[in-house]
Amino acid sequence: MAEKRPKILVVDDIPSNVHVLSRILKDDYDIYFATDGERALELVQSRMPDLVLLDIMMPGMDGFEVCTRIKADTTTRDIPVIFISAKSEVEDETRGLEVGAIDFITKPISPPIVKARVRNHLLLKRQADLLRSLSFLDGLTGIANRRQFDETMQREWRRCARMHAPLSLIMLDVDHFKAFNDHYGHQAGDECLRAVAEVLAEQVKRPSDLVARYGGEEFVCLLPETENEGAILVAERLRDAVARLGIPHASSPVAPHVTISLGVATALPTSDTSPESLSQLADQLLYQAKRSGRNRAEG
Ligand code: GH3
Ligand code: MG
Ligand code: MG
Ligand code: MG
Repeated sequence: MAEKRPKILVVDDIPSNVHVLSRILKDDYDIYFATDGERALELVQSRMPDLVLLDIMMPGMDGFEVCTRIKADTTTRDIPVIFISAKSEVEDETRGLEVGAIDFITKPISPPIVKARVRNHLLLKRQADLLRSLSFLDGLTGIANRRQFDETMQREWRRCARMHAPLSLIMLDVDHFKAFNDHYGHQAGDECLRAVAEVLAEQVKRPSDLVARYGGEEFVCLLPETENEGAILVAERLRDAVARLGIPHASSPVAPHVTISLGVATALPTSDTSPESLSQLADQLLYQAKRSGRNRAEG
């Protein structure tokens, strides 16, 4: 797959400076530009550049303020900012680094040095992005992990509270999975978990939905803006899809193939409550599904 070209935002109130930087970088990167701080912040939000080259002295909002704002916003704070400025006093450079810039280049610029520093910082940014995305994925199945689930749950709880929308949670667990491991071996157990994760992810399609491995042979499915009836339908679909995988499970007293049990809970989030009660309820309902025979959803 071809790598996407990195996006660079060039900010300078003097158009000829913008022009010079664009000329140096445009062969390797997609360039956006702004000639004032307000426009720069708009473009940071709308384009999510991979790096910002930022002038300090500009009429209106200066570069220090622009950088401070980029770093104060959790959605943009990881974008590296490099100051490019005619200001070359120790205090200016120190302040630039203190407000969160990763580097400071003084004008007049040397094109090869600008190119090299930009390339290095983009490389570091890409590595940091990769590590961050890996830290949110489950190593065995490749779907979201518990950490991503916890973060998404907090965010969706607040979002649904603002929208006065319901939030549903399905907790599910593979039936008699210890017996499966004992019978077929741990490696086959791992394969089974991968297959279950894949089919769950296939079945849950709305962009705001999230399927995650909660731990061991337990998975969760978060369904924002979904009423309990809708979530139960999804749960039945998941139960059916896993059964239809037809993974043999000779030592299961439930069925000759792998099955899951599910608990389906729904809450109307509010700003002064937290999502723990929703998880607890889903867990209780899952336990109930287990007790009443497994291979079923309780809602
Ligand atoms: P129940 O129907 O009540 O859920 O019974 P169970 O046997 O599935 O439940 P139990 O909690 O007793 O056993 C869960 C098993 O899941 C035990 C553990 O070895 C296995 N397991 C957890 N994580 C993994 C994994 O990553 N790979 C494999 N192969 N097995 C795992
Ligand atoms: Mg200027
Ligand atoms: Mg189990
Ligand atoms: Mg379990």
